[in-house]
Amino acid sequence: EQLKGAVTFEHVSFRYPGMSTYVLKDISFHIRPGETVAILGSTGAGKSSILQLIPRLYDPTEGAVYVDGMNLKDVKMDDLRKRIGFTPQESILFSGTVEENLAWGKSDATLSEMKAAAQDAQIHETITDLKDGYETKLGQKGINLSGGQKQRLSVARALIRKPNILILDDSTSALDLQTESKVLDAIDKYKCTLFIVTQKLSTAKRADKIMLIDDGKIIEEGTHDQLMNTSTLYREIAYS
Ligand code: DCP
Repeated sequence: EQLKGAVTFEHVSFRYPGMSTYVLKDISFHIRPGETVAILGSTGAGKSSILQLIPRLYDPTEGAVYVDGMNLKDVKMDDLRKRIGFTPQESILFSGTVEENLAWGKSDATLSEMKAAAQDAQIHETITDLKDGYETKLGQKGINLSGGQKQRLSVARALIRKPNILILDDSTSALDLQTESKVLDAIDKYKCTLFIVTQKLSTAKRADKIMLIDDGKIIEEGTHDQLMNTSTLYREIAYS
């Protein structure tokens, strides 16, 4: 039962454990395998909350999430972990070598797999320029990377697993337009379903579907061209 990457939300409402207010309110959508979804919305709208439900960091309070028609609750955690690449908003790197950080979660990754993923994430050259290349230590007793470098390293780490579903939660925000576009071109080759939180119009433009999120709801959805025609709000974002 190989996952292909279709993702369905069916009437999903969600509140964080112990909280009384719903941060997601009756969210439904269907994404086909291989589609790119750009998620836009102001801070606190619920973008990360939606995405966290896909790798089951949380379960919906009401409704259900399906991957390839299977309720996530019936999918083995191990299968999910192998098939879903998730880069959280704050890249999580630990004190260890670049190589160790890249292989985190996939300890059998070979150096050539790491290099290929790093090339796709546009971080390979930065790594080879470091004192000890892939063996350079990061963190407290090692070298500090810039925000954009950390983001690219996290993307590389996610790509190593060749995920069917890749979730980039604002993980390209520190990249310039050109670098982001190179990363996205490389991700296209993986043919995975891609969810990307972004503020960049250039990224929204290339998406098969854009979702505008506000106050825990999808308030608009469509392609860039469709939304330019139908959505005043989207046009405001596009021209801002
Ligand atoms: N929230 C919460 N507990 C958490 C995380 C979030 O109560 N552990 C709340 C804060 C917001 C709402 O949930 O009111 C939605 O938060 P999200 O992080 O999902 O919102 P965004 O991802 O859209 O915001 P940002 O762009 O700032 O990341």
